[in-house]
Amino acid sequence: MRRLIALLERAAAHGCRLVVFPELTLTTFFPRYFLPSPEMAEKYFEREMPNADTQPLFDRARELGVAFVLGYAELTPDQRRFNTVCAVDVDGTIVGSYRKIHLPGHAEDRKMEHQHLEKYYFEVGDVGFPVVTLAGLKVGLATCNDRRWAETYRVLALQGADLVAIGYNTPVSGVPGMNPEPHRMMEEHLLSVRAGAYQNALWVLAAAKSGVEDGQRLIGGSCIVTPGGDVVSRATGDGDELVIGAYDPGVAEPFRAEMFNFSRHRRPEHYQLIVERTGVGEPVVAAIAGGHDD
Ligand code: CDV
Repeated sequence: MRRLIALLERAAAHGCRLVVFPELTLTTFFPRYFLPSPEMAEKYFEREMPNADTQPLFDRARELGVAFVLGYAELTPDQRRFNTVCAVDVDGTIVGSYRKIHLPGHAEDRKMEHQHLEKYYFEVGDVGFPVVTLAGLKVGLATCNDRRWAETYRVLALQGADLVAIGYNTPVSGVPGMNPEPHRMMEEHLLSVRAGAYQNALWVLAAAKSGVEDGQRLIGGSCIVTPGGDVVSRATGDGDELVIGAYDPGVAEPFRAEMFNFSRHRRPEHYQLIVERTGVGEPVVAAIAGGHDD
């Protein structure tokens, strides 16, 4: 909490009005460990938000007039577990929450030192992708692996999001299907957030845990991406760091007016497969009438 408040104060001193903290900010990234029952992980979960531990952060943010987005593990009163983000406005009130939808990794113990057990510890989120107003800006909420999925950004953009706040933990080891070469991991992260920003004409604020946490290295790479897909600010190291950008609504305007003018160019009648299919299926055969003599 001391580290978060120190970062918040530095942000306020730089004139920031919105701060994004990483996914599962309050604990270690515990899905790297297999515990024989998910209940044994309950020490990592928050039963309410704010609570006695986090109240000082809420109080300080209110005093400073800074809105923030905070990731944590949520245990609901009916014992459901989610990888959650809460959005707190400048007056210290929670204006919305998001429960992570794209849970990567696996549910079974693969008996490796570092695993990726989000499917074991969490349920798939049940509140969709929300857009909330923070410090007067329309902010879409998403978490970590969501940033690699085009659907995340589009669903948020269609609700008028100007920015998307994404906290994340991307470990260098133990993730099935990821190339463990650090350069590639960083490329894939930047490719994802830049593409999401550009194709939806919105800003992306991506905040990472970094350095070595409990023996596992995380890629870091926090950054701010413009609606043009440009990375305008990026973490330079592995320690606690403030990555600052100046929000300018004008940057999105030319993209929204022409190339990504959704209401003019989108053709949802041809996008059914996106919501009907999860995995790959047979090609859909379209018949074009006329045009052939034989
Ligand atoms: N916490 C995450 O969701 N991490 C994922 C995994 C796959 C590394 C990520 O996309 O960064």
